[in-house]
Amino acid sequence: MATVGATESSAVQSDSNRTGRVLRVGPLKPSLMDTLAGDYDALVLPDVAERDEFLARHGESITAAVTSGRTGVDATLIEQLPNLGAIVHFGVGYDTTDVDAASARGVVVSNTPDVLTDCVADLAVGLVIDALRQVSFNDRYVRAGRWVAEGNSPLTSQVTGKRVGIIGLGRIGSAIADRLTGFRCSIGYHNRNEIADSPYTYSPTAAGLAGSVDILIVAASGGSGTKHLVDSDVLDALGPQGYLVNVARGSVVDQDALVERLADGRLAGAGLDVFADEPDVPEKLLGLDNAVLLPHVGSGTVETRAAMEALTLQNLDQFLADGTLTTPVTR
Ligand code: 8YV
Repeated sequence: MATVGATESSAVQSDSNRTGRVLRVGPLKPSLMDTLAGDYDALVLPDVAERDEFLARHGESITAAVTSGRTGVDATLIEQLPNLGAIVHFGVGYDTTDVDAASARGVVVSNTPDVLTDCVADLAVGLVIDALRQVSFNDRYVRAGRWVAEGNSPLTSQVTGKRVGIIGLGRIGSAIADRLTGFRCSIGYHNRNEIADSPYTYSPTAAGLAGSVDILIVAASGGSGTKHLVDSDVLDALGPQGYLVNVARGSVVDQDALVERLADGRLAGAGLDVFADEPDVPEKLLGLDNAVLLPHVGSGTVETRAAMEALTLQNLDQFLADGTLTTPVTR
């Protein structure tokens, strides 16, 4: 099969790129894995030890890869699949895929935006409420018999009316802002560029935003451009009365700096759905009552995961039918 040359990311692929095999890269939702195996006869990328033999045998036949932000398709794998035409992601984040390497080869890339926005935003608000009102801590307090033994638990911090800063005012960041406006919170944001006509206050730097709010919420995409955007300076600007919530990617926050500050009181608390090295969470963080820790479940509802699955398959089907994607990633 011929390799297509570099094209726009949503451009139509040549027929030869659509007639080959589908490859699953990494674990996915079980029903999606079943569908890929049953309806598409998809191959599954093996562990590194068996990969060379597998790729020597099947590499040339593979024209579409289906993956998620958890695994992705790196530049090496793209190079090893000479007839790859599309990388289809289950999930909105695609920071583990080398989109530049894909674009250079004319490989189109899709994700599943919009369908998970509400659920991730709902969970961000849940983490804000939990971190400030100590819902999880108080649940543990009751179960451990501490209410009986020690009396009332310590007072917490009110959510309504707080100053909120959002790092990454995209689809999810905007949905979080909408919700917290209902709590009469003032909203500021930091993006690479100011958004024309936004009703919210723009800060050109993350530290500037952190210094002007009570709650800093991370909703920015992961990847090299945002790595440790929330560093020790930003966390110090947020300060001992400040709370950090992260529903985006662990890589955006300097996790070591965060844990130190939560442990010694330089930050009031945190609500975290994502971590630097999932599923590992630092031992020290596990022992902190001022941190709410979730196992990356922002989009994890029956409804949203079904919608993500349907959109993933729609992208795959569309690519296989005409070489285009329903929701291509644009840069
Ligand atoms: C995961 C997410 O992708 O969409 C994203 O970027 O982080 C989540 O929805 C999902 O868990 C699939 O791995």
